[in-house]
Amino acid sequence: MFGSDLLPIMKNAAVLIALFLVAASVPNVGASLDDARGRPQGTPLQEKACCAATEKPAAPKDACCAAKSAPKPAACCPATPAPAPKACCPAPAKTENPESETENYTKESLYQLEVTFTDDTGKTVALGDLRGRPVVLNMFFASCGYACPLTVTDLLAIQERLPAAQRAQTLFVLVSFDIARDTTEVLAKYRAQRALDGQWVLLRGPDDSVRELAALLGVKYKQEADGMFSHSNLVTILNREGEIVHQRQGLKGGLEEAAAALAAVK
Ligand SMILES: [Cu+2]
Repeated sequence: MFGSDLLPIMKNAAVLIALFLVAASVPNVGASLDDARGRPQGTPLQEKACCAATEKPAAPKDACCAAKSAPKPAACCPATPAPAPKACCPAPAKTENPESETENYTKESLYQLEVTFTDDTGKTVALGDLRGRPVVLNMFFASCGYACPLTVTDLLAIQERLPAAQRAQTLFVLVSFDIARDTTEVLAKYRAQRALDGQWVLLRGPDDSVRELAALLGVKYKQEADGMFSHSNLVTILNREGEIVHQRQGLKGGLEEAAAALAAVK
């Protein structure tokens, strides 16, 4: 706990020192940026107020916040959201935010894709919301008469053979590419028909979200004249970071391998 509390402080301190060095070497940068933004004269007062609170108003203006606020960055300039003084504490506001740390996805993470879907209860689900769990991901459409039902049956079999602890962690995610017919209600009905428990997430897109995800997974689909879809049969297993660790292709076999790949997700 203490270790993780100290880390952001140390990072902030490093950022502040870096900012201080930049400000010291290019003293006019702040002023010219202000001019470019047409900041009214006089707003630098905020800067003074910030520095005054940390005593010694005589300190050089660019150096002031960097030097004073390192141990306690939040205390300096907390309430200057609009035209904050340039050289004085602009960056720490960003690095202080723990959210920005958690959204540092790995280079291979699918969760970098900023797309959102709607689940079968109408709730918005961003792809990144799946982070932290092993995920079995399959694209499908609810009225499919052959391949998709078989795949769901296979996924249920995989779910059943997982040890209890892992079963409680793993999410089974079905994303429909039938954006016209697979409404929230249709997905909810599908859940009931197939007796899919709370570990299952049923999603429908906006069209671009579905297409982008399919492209990333390597899933191809195409609506035929009769309204049905021809599509790849590709089950993807993601680790907790959203990286692809396994793909099962086709409709036959591969259950053991998929289950083993899931088991290997720590
Ligand atoms: Cu299908």
